[in-house]
Amino acid sequence: MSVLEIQVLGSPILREPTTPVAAVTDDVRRLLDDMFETMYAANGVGLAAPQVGRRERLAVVDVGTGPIAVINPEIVRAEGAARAEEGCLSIPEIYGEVERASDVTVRALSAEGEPFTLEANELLARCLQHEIDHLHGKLFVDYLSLLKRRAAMAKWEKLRKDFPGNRRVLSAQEIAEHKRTRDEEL
Ligand code: K1U
Ligand code: ZN
Repeated sequence: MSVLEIQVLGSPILREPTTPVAAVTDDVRRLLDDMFETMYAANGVGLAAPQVGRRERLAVVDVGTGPIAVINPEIVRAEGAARAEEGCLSIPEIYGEVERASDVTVRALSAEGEPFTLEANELLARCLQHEIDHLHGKLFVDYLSLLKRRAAMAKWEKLRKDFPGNRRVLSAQEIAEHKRTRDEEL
């Protein structure tokens, strides 16, 4: 398994739609494994394929209840509303409050290629909506008010020089630090 580079805001792939996965092959499973490794290394709770420069419609999440891979995910029910702060591994150090459905049902294929349905609320519901947005080229900053979005973009303009080529390469130190934190939590 490998920790992959993360594409950051400015990388065109983050704004492009993904392509449905036609067959869940060993290559797809290898990509999912690498994405889990990258998500844990970056201390995230989710990661979508475009964030690692890939066009497959798939994502991984783990909000502390165990790893979940979703292939060709679709939201088939969205109810209620909840507002909470979000960040994004592709826009480091930028945060903002986003209103989303509080409860969702997601249909997807598993890493074994089996269809399954997931009922989610709280952080899992938010995370799934955030990841599925990524698969459609949408980012959490798109939901911010004009004023808040302008402020976030002004901050990002100062930060983006730390990510040449719009790529975030996790350092060995970051990876080790996040692994230590995760091991302590388990
Ligand atoms: O896709 C991503 O950029 C990952 C992102 C997903 C996310 C889910 C829900 C709310 C916000 C963002 C993150 O993992 S952000 C970092 C994070 O670890 C975190 C966010 C919210 C609550 C707890 C942790
Ligand atoms: Zn994100």
